[in-house]
Amino acid sequence: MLIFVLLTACLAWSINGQETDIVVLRAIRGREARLPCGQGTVFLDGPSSYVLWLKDDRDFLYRFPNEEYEHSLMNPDRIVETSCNPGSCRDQTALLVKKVTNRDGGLYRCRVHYQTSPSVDHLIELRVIDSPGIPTVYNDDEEVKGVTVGPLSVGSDLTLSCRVQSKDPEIEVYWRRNGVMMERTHLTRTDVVRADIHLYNLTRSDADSHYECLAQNSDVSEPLIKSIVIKMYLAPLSVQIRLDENYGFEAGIPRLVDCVVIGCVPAPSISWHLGDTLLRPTSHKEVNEGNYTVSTLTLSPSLQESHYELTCRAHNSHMPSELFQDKVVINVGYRPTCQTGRVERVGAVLREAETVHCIVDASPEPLQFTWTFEDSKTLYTSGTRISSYRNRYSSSLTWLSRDGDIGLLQCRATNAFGEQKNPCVFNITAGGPPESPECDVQRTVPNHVAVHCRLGWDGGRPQKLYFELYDESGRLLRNVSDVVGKYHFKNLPGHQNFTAVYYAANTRGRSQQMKIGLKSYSTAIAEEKIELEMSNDIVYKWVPYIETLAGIVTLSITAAAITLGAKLVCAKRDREDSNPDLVPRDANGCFHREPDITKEERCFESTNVTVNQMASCSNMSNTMPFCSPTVPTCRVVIGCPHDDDDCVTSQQSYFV
Ligand SMILES: *[C@@H]1O[C@H](CO)[C@@H](O)[C@H](O)[C@H]1NC(C)=O
Ligand SMILES: *[C@@H]1O[C@H](CO)[C@@H](O)[C@H](O)[C@H]1NC(C)=O
Ligand SMILES: *[C@@H]1O[C@H](CO)[C@@H](O)[C@H](O)[C@H]1NC(C)=O
Ligand SMILES: *[C@@H]1O[C@H](CO)[C@@H](O)[C@H](O)[C@H]1NC(C)=O
Ligand SMILES: *[C@@H]1O[C@H](CO)[C@@H](O)[C@H](O)[C@H]1NC(C)=O
Ligand SMILES: *[C@@H]1O[C@H](CO)[C@@H](O)[C@H](O)[C@H]1NC(C)=O
Ligand SMILES: CC(=O)N[C@H]1CO[C@H](CO)[C@@H](O)[C@@H]1O
Repeated sequence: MLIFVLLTACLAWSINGQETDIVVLRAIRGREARLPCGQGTVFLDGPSSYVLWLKDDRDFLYRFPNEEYEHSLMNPDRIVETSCNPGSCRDQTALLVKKVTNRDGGLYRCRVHYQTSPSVDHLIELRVIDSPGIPTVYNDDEEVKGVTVGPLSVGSDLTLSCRVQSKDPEIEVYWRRNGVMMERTHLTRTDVVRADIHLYNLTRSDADSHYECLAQNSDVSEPLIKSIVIKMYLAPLSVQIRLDENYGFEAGIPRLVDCVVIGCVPAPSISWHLGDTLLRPTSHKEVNEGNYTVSTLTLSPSLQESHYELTCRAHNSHMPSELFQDKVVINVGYRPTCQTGRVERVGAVLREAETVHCIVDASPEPLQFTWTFEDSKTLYTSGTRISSYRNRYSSSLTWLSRDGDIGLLQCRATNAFGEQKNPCVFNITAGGPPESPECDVQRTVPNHVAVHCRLGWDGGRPQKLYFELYDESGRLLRNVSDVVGKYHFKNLPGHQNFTAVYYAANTRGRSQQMKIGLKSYSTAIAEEKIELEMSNDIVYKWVPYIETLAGIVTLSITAAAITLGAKLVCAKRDREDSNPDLVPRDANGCFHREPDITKEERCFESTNVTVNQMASCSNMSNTMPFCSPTVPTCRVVIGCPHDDDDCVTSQQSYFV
């Protein structure tokens, strides 16, 4: 208290002792005012220098530095104006009047106590004036009530007029664009002050630009501001389908595709097309007030849709006639799959060349085939397309069997969509002659014999069934062989007992020979009768049932004979030159010539560099006059004598 009294006394003395120019400043009633000390250029020259503010040389108002300021210096965390920009930082020596009232008018004294030089006074006379009121903005004589103008189209013109009703001659009305002063037009007519801006040929850059009209009639109060933002209708800057440069779609596997439309106002509606088909997007997202619009599609195209155009279209409701779109061409495919799901058994014989064909379905074509042996040895081959199929490829591997080459051989193809998941598996087992066939031989009619054989494993080479029929005297009645094993012999002597002999054979040998005795029809009936009589003796009362059974048997035989007769007629129509006794049957009951596959369709090349190539060549020239047109994958040993060039393909294999 004592210090304050001393201070005031001291001040009173110094006021009396100096004369200073008085600066007149205006402040708007009801608003904040900031009184600068000496135009804000005060520099305190030491820790004990300070600034004092007094009103009407009576009231002590403010001192800088003060406790609050020093406190904030010691606790830098609590400094309020830390983020102020240089230049707009508040001058701490200024006097702040929060809300100016009429009583705030008067004389203000700012005294600067320097440490090393005499103190200096700055005098301000504050005049309280009326507010000009918030300016009104007109767009072609229509008042802009909100904060936006528009939306406007690109190329249009705009005139904005800012008006303030005031008689104050000091009033200034001006425009700022994005914070930069642009127009300070005064058009004072009676009691209206106005400033107009003319914007011609609006462009995209005018969208969302921020305009402010300011009305100012004071020196130490902030101007009154009306802000508006220009809104525009905008065509998209870009429409883009986002696929990360990967246009490959795995058939049947869904994949998310985004279409991003940038800078379209209003936010567009987005449609998708694949070829001519309209697709339904799975989600639609708008980000940043329509600046970014993202439409997401879950696409799961089919193989037929490969090379179709995927189109993303953005529709701006204000530009219905304009087309904004992005197009990409998609590739649809799938990774290779084995053509057969089962394990293929291969019969290998020591020192014989063996070939396996790995046949896969894939789109696009496989880049390579990887072969893995039981012992993890890996080999790579290329493939060729099987000409009669669209997406079928084959690669073959040939080797010379050695001891221990028994076990599983796996083949996997790889294409642009990846490696085959389930390999084609070859079970390499010891080969040899075929397994014994099982034949069902029946004499249904006295002079007919029906043969139905099931062939066993072929031992690694194509097999044929051989069937011979002898009579009681050992005379050869029929001698047939083919790959199917289904025969029907007619016109045989019905009263004779026969013997059937059959076996299967391939180039490696023949299976065990099987022999069946076929009793003559009469013998069979006689034997049946004896049996019946024997059972009659034992169980007399069963006779009526057995007689009924015999009747049924006879009926069945008759029915069978009629059926066979019909089939014979059919067979004769189809095949004139065939042996009338030989009628192999197939599913539709008519004769169909089975493909002749007795020739080995194999080409040999060894994958073991130590192989005797001449040996495989000689085998090849024996067995290679013909190559199946459906599997043109034979690999040819370079330099081998060879007269059929169709099989010379570019296929190669490599050791790894
Ligand atoms: C409007 O501006 C665009 C580019 O900014 C220009 O190409 C066009 O000629 C202008 N139109 C007029 C009428 O000035
Ligand atoms: C909209 O996106 C464009 C392009 O990325 C950008 O230049 C512009 O500033 C964005 N506008 C808004 C309002 O975010
Ligand atoms: C391979 O064939 C042999 C002989 O038929 C058989 O015992 C074996 O189980 C087969 N292996 C596989 C994996 O199929
Ligand atoms: C049956 O015909 C085959 C030729 O098809 C012949 O090799 C075989 O010796 C013949 N069998 C008899 C017993 O004549
Ligand atoms: C057929 O063989 C049986 C013995 O199994 C014999 O009793 C019968 O006389 C033979 N039939 C003919 C026609 O030789
Ligand atoms: C090829 O086979 C021979 C013996 O059959 C063997 O000694 C040699 O290591 C094999 N070469 C390769 C590369 O496997
Ligand atoms: C090298 C080779 O594969 N040789 C075979 C040629 O064919 C005969 C039978 O036709 C085999 O016995 C050889 O081992």
